[in-house]
Amino acid sequence: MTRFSFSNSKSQPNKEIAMKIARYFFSTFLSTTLLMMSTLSYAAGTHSHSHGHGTPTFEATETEFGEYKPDMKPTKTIKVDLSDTMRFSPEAITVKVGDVVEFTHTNTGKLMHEFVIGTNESLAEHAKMMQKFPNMEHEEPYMIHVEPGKEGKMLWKFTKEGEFGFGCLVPGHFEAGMKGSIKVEG
Ligand SMILES: [Cu+2]
Repeated sequence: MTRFSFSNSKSQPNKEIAMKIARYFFSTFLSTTLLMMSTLSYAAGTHSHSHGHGTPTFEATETEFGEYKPDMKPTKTIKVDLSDTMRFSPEAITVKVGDVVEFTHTNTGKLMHEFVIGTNESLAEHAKMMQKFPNMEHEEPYMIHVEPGKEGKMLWKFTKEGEFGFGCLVPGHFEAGMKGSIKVEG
């Protein structure tokens, strides 16, 4: 009986230490994994480089909401303002199938904002991912980060008729209402 209570009281702190070690390794493992994930996704992203006039070029990309080709030329220009009120202006955009749109963005706020085109599903999913992994970075032709007070430019061709969207995926912004709609008419 005495022996039992003795060994029991002794094993308690050991258990605690073991738990601490396990927790330490788990958190180290987790942060290493996250770091690797963000590095990987960054490395796997399209390599962008500026071409003098400031519009970055990417490798050809095809999605369910349109496409990008490095040699395509704009047929239409749309100006979008991004602000700290968590709103885009305009909030609704209408284009035609085949339009190659040059978006020019102005971030009028003091926070970083993004303009990301997608399907409503892909945007909502992506926003959720950004909440979980806020440091995840990637570069795609259908997304742009616009620093406070700065401007951005992006080329995107709408190839499919339907209702699509755009949003800011800085963690929390999409959820706060920083999103808009793109109607692509046939
Ligand atoms: Cu934003």
